[in-house]
Amino acid sequence: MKVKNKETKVVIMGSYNSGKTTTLENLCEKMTKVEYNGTTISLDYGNILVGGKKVHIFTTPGQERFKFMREILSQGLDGAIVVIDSSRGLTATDENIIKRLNDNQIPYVVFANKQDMILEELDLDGIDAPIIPTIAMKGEGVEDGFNLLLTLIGS
Ligand SMILES: Nc1nc2c(ncn2[C@@H]2O[C@H](COP(=O)(O)OP(=O)(O)O)[C@@H](O)[C@H]2O)c(=O)[nH]1
Ligand SMILES: [Mg+2]
Repeated sequence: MKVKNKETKVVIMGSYNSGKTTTLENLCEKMTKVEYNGTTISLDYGNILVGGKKVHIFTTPGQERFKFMREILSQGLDGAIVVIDSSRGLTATDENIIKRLNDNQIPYVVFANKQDMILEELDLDGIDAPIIPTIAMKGEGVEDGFNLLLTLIGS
């Protein structure tokens, strides 16, 4: 999906149930939700204005069988947010996503979400990107993390 020049496209990625939709809901005043197939595939989209500039935000389905959708959504993207469920830890899907972002030199930040549910300290040392602790449900850390991403993107 392409967006107009001078507009920014951000994709929120991460495993199933990590808090991507909740994060987007937090970021958007108005959200249009497109459901393709009830609870199995759902793609969220919203846009917000930052300093007069439009930022389009998508979330991608986390399940491995929807990898093709992540690839479609990744075309022309300016930056990404990887939302991790800190109570579960880094999944293989998260690792794949991070590798792809690194390989393609796409600016991204990691939201270590569900900070309210952490049982033990996560080892995220291998990640070469800013890690922002968030509680998407309460909106904690979300806006700051998003603004940091926009700085990385340079928009
Ligand atoms: N405890 C807790 N639950 C959260 C947080 N963020 C999201 N959730 C819950 O986790 C579940 C999955 O969130 P959702 O945004 O739908 O995940 P998605 O599958 O990645 O889009 C929902 O029940 C949310 O209410 C958080 O920071 N803390
Ligand atoms: Mg979702």
